[in-house]
Amino acid sequence: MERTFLMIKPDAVQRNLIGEVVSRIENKGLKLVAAKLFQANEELAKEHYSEHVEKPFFNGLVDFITSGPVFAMVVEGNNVVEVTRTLVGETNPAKAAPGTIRGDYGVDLGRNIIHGSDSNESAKREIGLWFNDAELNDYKLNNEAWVY
Ligand code: RTP
Ligand code: MG
Repeated sequence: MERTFLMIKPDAVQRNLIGEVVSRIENKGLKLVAAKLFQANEELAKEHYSEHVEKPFFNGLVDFITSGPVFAMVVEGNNVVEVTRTLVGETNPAKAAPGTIRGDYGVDLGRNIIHGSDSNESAKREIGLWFNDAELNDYKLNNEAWVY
């Protein structure tokens, strides 16, 4: 089963939106494999966004991501990278469709609520950066006794 890395960014943590965002992921039918409230240091933030190192917004992005705790998650499901990118919406919240996380909760490009891996390759790399193997929970959802 495919996995992806999602991270609720410091803006949404400060706004007490963790529950709202996690609810959307759960309601979609995806499975949480790992989650933690976590303060990233500069080294981790730079490595996470290393593909953007040459961009003019890189330093500001690293400052923002390290400005407070993030809520990091690993989520599992069929085609989960594409499904979660659709759920998250376009990079710029001003253009993101209503109904998407960024479209419903964000306004500014620099503060766009959540990160989601953009490919299976990125997902593997990012899961390895943010979590160790012991934090990844292999379990079966066995909810037939509670859901009808
Ligand atoms: P993310 O990696 O955070 O999930 O966002 P994304 O794939 O939708 O967008 P990406 O191109 O990877 O950009 C990473 C983050 O950099 C900030 N950004 N600022 N000032 C700018 O022009 C600019 N462009 C991008 C955004 O916060 C974006 O999420
Ligand atoms: Mg990206």
